[in-house]
Amino acid sequence: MVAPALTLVGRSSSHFTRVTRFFASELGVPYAFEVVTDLRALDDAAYRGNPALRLPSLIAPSGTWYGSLNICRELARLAPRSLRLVWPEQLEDASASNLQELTLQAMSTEVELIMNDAPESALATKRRESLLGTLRWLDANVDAALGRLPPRDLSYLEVALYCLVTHLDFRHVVPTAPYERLRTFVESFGEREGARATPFVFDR
Ligand SMILES: N[C@@H](CCC(=O)N[C@@H](CS)C(=O)NCC(=O)O)C(=O)O
Repeated sequence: MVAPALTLVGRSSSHFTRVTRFFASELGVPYAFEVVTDLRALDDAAYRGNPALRLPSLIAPSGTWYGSLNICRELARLAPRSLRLVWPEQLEDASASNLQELTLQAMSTEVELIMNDAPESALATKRRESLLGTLRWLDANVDAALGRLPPRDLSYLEVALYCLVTHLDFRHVVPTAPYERLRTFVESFGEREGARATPFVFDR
């Protein structure tokens, strides 16, 4: 099956965008890439209609899909390669489910910290504590939780976790060196085709 024309709308420096590009790479789905130039734009047209003023979006023959999970699912439906994929709803034990929840929450908290105009505010202080506490939890639980995942070629959880930790380094949000088990995971997962094909860079 030849993939139809797809346009991914995002930024090469965005961790949520990278999740989708990682999936596209491993699933063998080609796409055009459209850069959102101004993350502070207030017009939803800048985000291809996403009223939440967020990226990424995928423009596909089936419609426009907002958000990384929706996009990854649509890429999987269109993919020429059939991979064993693990989605969030397939996680049945508390440790893997919490790893999923806390990874996505940390990604959103990181976005808030980067976008925040008042880094010394009480809210920003709380968000940094939230991120640090979450990273400690992720580091303490990553090995056991990933060990509970079903047999797979790729999981949304692992791709998101990889994009979170590498993005913390890329944007220098907090040091990740103290989190040894997360570092070990990232080094090993970084060998994958999807990781190598999608390095973070700032779009011009
Ligand atoms: N739930 C969305 C979150 C997307 C998101 O927060 N994207 C960031 C860029 S990585 C964004 O659009 N930030 C702009 C803002 O926060 O105003 C997803 O999974 O894609």
